[in-house]
Amino acid sequence: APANTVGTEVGYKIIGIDPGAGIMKSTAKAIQDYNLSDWKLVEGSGAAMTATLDKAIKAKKPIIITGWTPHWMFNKYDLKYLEDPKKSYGEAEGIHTIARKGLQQDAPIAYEFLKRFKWTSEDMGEMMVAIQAGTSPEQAAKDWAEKHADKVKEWTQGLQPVNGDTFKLSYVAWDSEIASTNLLKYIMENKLGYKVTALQVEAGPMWTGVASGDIDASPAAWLPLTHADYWAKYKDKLDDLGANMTGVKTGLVVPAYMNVKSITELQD
Ligand code: PBE
Repeated sequence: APANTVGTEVGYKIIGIDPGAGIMKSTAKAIQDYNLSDWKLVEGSGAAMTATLDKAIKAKKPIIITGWTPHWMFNKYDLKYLEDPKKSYGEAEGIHTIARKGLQQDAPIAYEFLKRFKWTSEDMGEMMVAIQAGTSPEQAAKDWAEKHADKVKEWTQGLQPVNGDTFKLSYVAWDSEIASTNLLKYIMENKLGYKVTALQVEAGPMWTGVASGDIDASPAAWLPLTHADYWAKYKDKLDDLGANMTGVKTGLVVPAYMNVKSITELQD
């Protein structure tokens, strides 16, 4: 097959993240859907991916990454999603809060709060940008909660604080989920009287933990497509509290200076 221009520029490599991430499965699917058999999806982590992106942009070099919104990288760099006419990355996607079975009975205050918790990409973006600029996630959560006291009040209004009950959240070290989890922890500890542990785990254990009841809840379930495999496997063993954010997105992302618009152009 004739060499593909973009493929040659980036060595036929797509810079991915942790293998358990849904976006890695969507990208494997895109590679099939678009016949990109010459391409390789490189495993790593969210942090390694953004470090590689930063290096490429500083050198004005071409790069293709697995990206998602909300993410601070769209504030920091001029980036674009490649068009995905075959919808390998799905369409309307949301971030759901999931809870273990029985949580409503065992921790009704936490349950009600988590059910009410809904915010926007702009909200999360503020926290992510602060964290990326060097503010600790704990401090960024406190700052956000103070600045948006009206929203916090809406989520906690009428809920009688508990007296130091323990609560376990789990999350994966994706920048978006570092933000949401730290915000929940801050509010639950400072407004609702819980003692919260936020366990950082891989994507698989995040889902199995909630399904097995070891973890009380997680705000990091991307549905319906990104975590479709996990959802299919565990949906009967957990409680879906609904979307805490809508209008989120995943896909292949490149610097705006690259001369490519669609995933279809990556084909030989
Ligand atoms: N992400 C961010 C995750 C969900 C949150 C899109 C990288 C994924 O599973 O792909």
